[in-house]
Amino acid sequence: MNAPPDPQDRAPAERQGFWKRFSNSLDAGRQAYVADLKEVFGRAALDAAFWDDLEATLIAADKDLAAQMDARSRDLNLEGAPAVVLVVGVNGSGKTTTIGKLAHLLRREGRRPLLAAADTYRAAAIEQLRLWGQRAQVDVIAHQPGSDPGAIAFDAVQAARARGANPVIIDTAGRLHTRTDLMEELRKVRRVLQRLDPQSPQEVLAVLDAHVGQNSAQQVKVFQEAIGLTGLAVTKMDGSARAGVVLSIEAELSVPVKLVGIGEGLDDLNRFDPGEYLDALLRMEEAT
Ligand SMILES: Nc1nc2c(ncn2[C@@H]2O[C@H](COP(=O)(O)OP(=O)(O)OP(=O)(O)O)[C@@H](O)[C@H]2O)c(=O)[nH]1
Ligand SMILES: [Mg+2]
Repeated sequence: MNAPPDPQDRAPAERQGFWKRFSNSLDAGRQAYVADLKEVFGRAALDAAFWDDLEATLIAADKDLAAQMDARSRDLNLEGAPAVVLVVGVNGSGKTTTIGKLAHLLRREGRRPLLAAADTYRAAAIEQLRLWGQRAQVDVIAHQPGSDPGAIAFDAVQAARARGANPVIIDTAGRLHTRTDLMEELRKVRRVLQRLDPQSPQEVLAVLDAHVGQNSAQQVKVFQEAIGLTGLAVTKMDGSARAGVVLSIEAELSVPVKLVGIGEGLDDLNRFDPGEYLDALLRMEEAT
């Protein structure tokens, strides 16, 4: 593997770029929302003073909110030899894409992730992960379609030990939270990992699609009960009028949002930053 670029040089500018893009991607949804408000209140009420008052009120409320959100630990626990990040969620929520982007993000920080293709239901799923492995320049451990996800998890951890890779990021098949048999399969994967290292998996991330809104709280609860979650990755925040979903999920559940995705490109994932996020949500100027 090539040496990753020095993260010290590039991270701040890129981080800023990410949240700027996040803010821009909200504009479409925000403009529709503002148009609705205009209809409700009538144009006359929407002068500059109205917006200033509204913004001040929101920001005042936001200070409490930010304090609450800041109190949560959002660091990924990547301490292990190797640490394991198990990625779960319902069908199509964005697991595989998030894993590809996360591998890229971690490489930029100087780590050497290894991907495990434990979604063995479809050959296409394995191919999709391989493609992300190429893009992010990380290795992918895969078996034949139909093989046992636990065996792949096992092999990936052994391979990571042999190669000095860390973390192992495990892709799993999408499963409806109502399918108890498939939840049992996840528990099996976890048992295999724990036999190799009682601390493993260090992270169990549920991937949620921002468009799903409130129903995602139900999904999280079921995954939480079945296997235990350490964090959430909220995807497809780009162009979603429901970017505020993070607020309600966090208010309702005890699982912190650790990652957010705003697109299908390599750089379209970042660690969740409540301050930047609230700023972007509250930035009203462009919409008015
Ligand atoms: N716009 C946008 N699209 C995304 C994002 N994340 C994922 N997608 C798209 O959502 C679709 C599903 O993504 P996958 O990563 O395949 O989802 P998955 O959870 O692995 O799906 P299954 O393995 O079938 O359960 C793909 O078309 C992705 O490109 C995002 O942050 N923004
Ligand atoms: Mg997938």
